[in-house]
Amino acid sequence: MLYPESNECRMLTSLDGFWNFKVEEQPIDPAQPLANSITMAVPASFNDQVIDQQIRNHDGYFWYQTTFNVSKMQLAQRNVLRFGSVTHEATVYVNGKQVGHHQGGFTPFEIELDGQIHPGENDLKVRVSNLLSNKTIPIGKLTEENGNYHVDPNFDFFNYAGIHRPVKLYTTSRMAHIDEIVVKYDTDLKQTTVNPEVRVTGDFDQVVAEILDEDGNRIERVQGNSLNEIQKMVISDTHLWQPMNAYLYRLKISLLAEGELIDTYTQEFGIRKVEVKNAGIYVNDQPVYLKGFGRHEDFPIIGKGMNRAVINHDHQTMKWMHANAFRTSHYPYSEEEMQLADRDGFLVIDEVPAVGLYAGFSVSMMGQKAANTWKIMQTMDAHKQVIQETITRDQNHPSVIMWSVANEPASQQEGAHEYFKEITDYTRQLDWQHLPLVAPKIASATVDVDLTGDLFDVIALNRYYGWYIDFNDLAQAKSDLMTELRKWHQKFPDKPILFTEFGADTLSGMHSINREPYSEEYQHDYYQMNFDVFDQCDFVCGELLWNFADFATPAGLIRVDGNKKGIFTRDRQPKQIVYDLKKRWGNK
Ligand code: GCB
Repeated sequence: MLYPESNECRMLTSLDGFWNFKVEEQPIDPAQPLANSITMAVPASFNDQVIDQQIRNHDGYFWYQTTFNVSKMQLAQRNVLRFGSVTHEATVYVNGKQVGHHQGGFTPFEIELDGQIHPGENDLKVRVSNLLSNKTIPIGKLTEENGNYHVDPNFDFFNYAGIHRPVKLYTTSRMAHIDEIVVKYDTDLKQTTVNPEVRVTGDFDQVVAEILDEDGNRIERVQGNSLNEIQKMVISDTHLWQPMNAYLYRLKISLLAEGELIDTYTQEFGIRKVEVKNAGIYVNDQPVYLKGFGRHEDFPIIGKGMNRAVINHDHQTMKWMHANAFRTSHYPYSEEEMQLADRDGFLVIDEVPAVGLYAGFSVSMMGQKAANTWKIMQTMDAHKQVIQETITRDQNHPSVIMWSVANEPASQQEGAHEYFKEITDYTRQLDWQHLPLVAPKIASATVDVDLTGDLFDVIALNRYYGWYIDFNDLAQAKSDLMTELRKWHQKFPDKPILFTEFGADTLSGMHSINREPYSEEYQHDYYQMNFDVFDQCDFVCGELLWNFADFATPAGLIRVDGNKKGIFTRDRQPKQIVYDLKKRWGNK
């Protein structure tokens, strides 16, 4: 699915703005006006826009409503309604009739409106659900009593919901339109051959493909009568996309009929090679050390809503700290953010929303009972769907260097290998680039009990020695961390080890002369201890801290106003550790 653009053949209208909103308490007729609604900004989570605890914490269904105008001229074209994401499930009604449905809160979907709209004002309603269960991705515990739902998320972030990303209406020609462009290429890092895979609906008699460089100069052009003929486009002196030094080409596809242009689309792409070998990660034949963060889409008031200023500020901050990487924990981030990552040159581990694949999950996982996750979860179909949608959406982004197919699954429990064999086979078969696969491992999946290490290219570890384990005992933590690391390396000597999480809750402004946990001093000592260990192990290929910023969680005994493992506060003010990290990464 293409990111919508306006051009000589396509019109684009934004439907973002103030919509009407209502919690579903009784069945609602989509053909009737939405009575007693309140105002809700789109895109954003609904939860923190309202001063109403019941709405904020409601589990179940919600209605959004707006209107949009269409001109007679626009109706001569094919009209498509597109949502960047609706979390977690959307049923869409236009002028009272159901026109589409999508399950999954972090990927785009679109609906053709042919025959559904008329000139003038049209009514648009979306019935949204924030329900999660052991069949959905991500996973929650769902209970229902007399039509009242309750969801306990199987993860450590607030279950924000709503229309989180932009809503757009765009047009294409009715005769033929481009549905998808996958910029496949082969490169020896000097010469590159581009073999685009283009999907078109409808009839045309000529297709033209052009490659433009960053200055807009055309460097290659091929044309033919069918899509098979726009192959083997050669870039003889390739300007590579490099980490933190991006270079983006554009591929422009145009369809013609009887000499007239009927559709065109321009797709950005970058050329780079990613490999895992010799216990390292290589980009363009150079080893890279990942420095950066696990993050969240999370900001006061807007929750998980896409906001370009917040995205840009976070990217500027990461660059200022000499970070070069982040993981989209724990779901694919907005398309707008991925486009900026391409331009900024970040190395991105693109994670699907498969978080919570652990029966009996609790935040600290302390005292957790042995459960049989792989008998309880019925997520295979939903899991494959999010992988397919994430790869389809993100495969043209040069910033994406790895797919993360799950966060902290119960990979030590019987059945894990079978489950992930199916998931990794499926992912590898979809991904023409053969990017490395990871699934960050939970602390209880130690090297002695983990069952899935052989299935992944990189051993990704979420480790909290000195916090959830060996709390307030950094000497013991250091020794335990070193022991576990050495064992992983012994078991998989050719696989690099990547720290996808490590961190300690820290209250901004809390100081302790005795360097107690939760103080900025303890956060400093905690990170120093981890770095001492990593720096002794050349098979460690990166450090992604948990977390870039404090973030909202459900209320909990060890969650005072959310998760405080940020090195920035939720509103992006630095904790003391930021300056040490900036220095370390500047030198590394
Ligand atoms: C983890 C999870 C992450 C949590 C973090 C924590 O292992 O992957 O979602 O927020 O621990 O702070 O407990």
